[in-house]
Amino acid sequence: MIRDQATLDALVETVSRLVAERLIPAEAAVAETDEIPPAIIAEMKRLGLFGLSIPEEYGGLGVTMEEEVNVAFALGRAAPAFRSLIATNNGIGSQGIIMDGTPEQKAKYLPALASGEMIASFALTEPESGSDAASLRTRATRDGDAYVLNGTKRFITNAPEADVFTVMARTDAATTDARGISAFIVGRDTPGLSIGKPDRKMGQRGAHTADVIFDNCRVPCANIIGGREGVGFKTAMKVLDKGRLHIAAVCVAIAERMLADALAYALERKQFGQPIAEFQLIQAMLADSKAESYAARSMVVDAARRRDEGRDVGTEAACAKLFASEMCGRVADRAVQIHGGAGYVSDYAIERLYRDVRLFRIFEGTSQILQLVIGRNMIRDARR
Ligand code: COS
Repeated sequence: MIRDQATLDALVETVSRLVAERLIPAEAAVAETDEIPPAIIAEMKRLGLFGLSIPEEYGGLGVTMEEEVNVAFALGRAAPAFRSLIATNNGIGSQGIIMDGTPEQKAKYLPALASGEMIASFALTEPESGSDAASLRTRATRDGDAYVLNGTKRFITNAPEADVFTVMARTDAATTDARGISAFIVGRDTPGLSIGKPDRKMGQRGAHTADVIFDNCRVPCANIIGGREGVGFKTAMKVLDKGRLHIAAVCVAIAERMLADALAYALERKQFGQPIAEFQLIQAMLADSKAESYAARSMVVDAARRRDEGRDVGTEAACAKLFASEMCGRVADRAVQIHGGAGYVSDYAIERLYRDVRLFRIFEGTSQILQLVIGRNMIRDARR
């Protein structure tokens, strides 16, 4: 649903200008230094990007899902590290509070997240629990008016920057599955919480992940999301359904960018006396990439519209993320191929983007987990 087309067009235009004039020119330096310049962070705050999908009553822009994917189609053309910076505040870091938080929790955290004054992070994955998220072992033991958290979370996006974490932990020690899991809001300065060294990743330099360690970390009972034990896994899954749709939109955006770069290179590069774009085998790679990215874009918009209609889009979000991330990998590979030797050296962005986009097939649900989700949902629906 688009509430007002002119307002959305203005926002997308502003973001596109930011991408073209500030973000893409800064990409190489961000990759080199592993840091996003403070002036760019300030500009992203000024534009309201940290609060894109946080409701207006809490100071955000309150975009609908269809509006959000349109903004992601624009923002996602820049290197993924820029999107990652605002991603957790809009997505997995804040959505648990937005969807299931108490009015007090929303009032306390959402305004600071919307302005970017506070960074939120989502802590689900652990050393022994990734795709099998429900087997997580971090414990939250009730002790008077607090829960005591013990455990380690792994690969946590924006952990080095975060001021607050939404943490999934097991409150019912008698369980080993989804039923005993609760979600907590944990401030970074809580005694017993520490952050590991930033991970050395294959790509997406400028976006940081690290372990988050809880060692007898006392969290007030008031910080359990929704005020209720045992529903944290469902909160996490709902958050991921929305997140997967956003990631699918980002995959479309960066695929379109890589394809545009490949086309520009193919028009400029001459071999056998003519631009390589004139060769049909190059055209085949361009055409397949165009068709597949267009298909992914259409899926994302359709799923976003369905979500805005209030429908359950668990299946569609998984389909969109599965197809768009796999498509993005194929487009990245073809774009390197079209660039030839120039695609393998770092003078062109494609060498870096090829590494950056590899993550999309892994995080917020691997392609294999998404296949399982889709298949299970199909069987469930058929049996209804
Ligand atoms: N929305 C709401 N509730 C959901 C849900 C969703 N999308 N998916 C599952 N649930 C509910 C189920 O209905 C079930 O509740 P009931 O017992 O009341 O019926 C409960 O959650 C447990 O679900 P399920 O039995 O399907 O859990 P499983 O342990 O079998 O695991 C998968 C489900 C594998 C799908 C889940 O662990 C998963 O998505 N893993 C990937 C995790 C991930 O994406 N990690 C990335 C980390 S963030 S970068």
